[in-house]
Amino acid sequence: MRIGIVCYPLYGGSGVVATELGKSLAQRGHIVHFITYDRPVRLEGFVEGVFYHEVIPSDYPLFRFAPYESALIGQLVKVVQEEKLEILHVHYAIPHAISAFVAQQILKQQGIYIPFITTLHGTDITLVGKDEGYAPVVRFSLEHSNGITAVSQYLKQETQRFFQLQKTIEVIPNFVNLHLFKPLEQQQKKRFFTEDCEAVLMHVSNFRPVKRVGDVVKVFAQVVKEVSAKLFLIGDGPERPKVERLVKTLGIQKQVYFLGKQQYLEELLPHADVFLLTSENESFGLAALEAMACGVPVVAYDVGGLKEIIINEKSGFLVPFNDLKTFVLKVLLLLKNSELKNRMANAARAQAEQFSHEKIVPLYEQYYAQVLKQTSVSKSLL
Ligand code: GMT
Repeated sequence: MRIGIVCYPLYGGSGVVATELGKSLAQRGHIVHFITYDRPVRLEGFVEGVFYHEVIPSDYPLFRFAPYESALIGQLVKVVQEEKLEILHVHYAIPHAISAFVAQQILKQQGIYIPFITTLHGTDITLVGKDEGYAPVVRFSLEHSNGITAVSQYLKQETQRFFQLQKTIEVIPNFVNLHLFKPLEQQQKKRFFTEDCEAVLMHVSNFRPVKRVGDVVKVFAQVVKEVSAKLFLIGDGPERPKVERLVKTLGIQKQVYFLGKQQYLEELLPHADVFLLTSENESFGLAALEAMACGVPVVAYDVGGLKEIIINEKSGFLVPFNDLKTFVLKVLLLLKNSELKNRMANAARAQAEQFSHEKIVPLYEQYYAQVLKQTSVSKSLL
């Protein structure tokens, strides 16, 4: 198939999933064209079968905001025509779904019919999608998508609850490359900046308010009173200055490292003893899945779709939202009991194996084929 993928080219989960999907599809013989405003971060080097088209909104003194959607639509029309794309797959509804819809209408005028699939990732429904300024556009663009997928059952239900769509939503969970994200033997584990005996705790996020990174720091401040440990905070975003201030206020600067944005998480995650996730909502939790693939047990709040990947008490711990005391207890339980930690580490890896790219990417291929078939049936009825 000749597939166009639209996504945010950033470190965030939706961009990572879209990029890894595009690379896997290309490895399976498809031709994939990424259309976005920057080269996706996980698209490093030359990948056979993968092409990248930059969207450059031209500036003009009249514009307070350069019109990205218009530039994206123009580029979609051009790439579909020139590269003879058969299907578009847009990741994160806003503003990609409405842009694909308009491109579809423009191309229809020229006798080209291009179906598009929208994959919902999380805040495009649970947060921004519910904004009353965006909601009518999201609803319309989903109603007009040729196919919709959501990354978890939770997100599917949440979308149906809020938008009451007349359409079915297919759940295709996120996936991980188990050959890249894999556990290390204990003796291979590096104790970055730490003494041998110190435990390593990690958190990865885009430091947005929904991630509540302050809670990670508060949990760590309690943990470190009982166990010698270091905390590695990976990623960057708007909350970072606040989190840095909190670390200073709690007097734990010497035990907390801010590593900033990191491209190769598979080089860091296997060195962790426990991964902490304190999001107030998480439609899937790709970072948690990547940690689990590396054999790292996750302690997280029991929110959103996390229970679809973490089996409480088996492959990690799910703690009631906002219950910092229980959160601390669960982390300490793991750090003080190596037999339990190892058992959970193995269970975490086994659970992650359910989400391998070998298992999940074909589900997208099948869905593309289904949508193409339905579209050709409805085209022939016209
Ligand atoms: O919705 C977001 O916050 C953005 C998005 C991203 O680009 O990072 O994250 C969402 O999509 C990921 C990939 O599908 C999921 O693993 C994350 O759980 C989800 N984030 C939230 O629901 C907060």
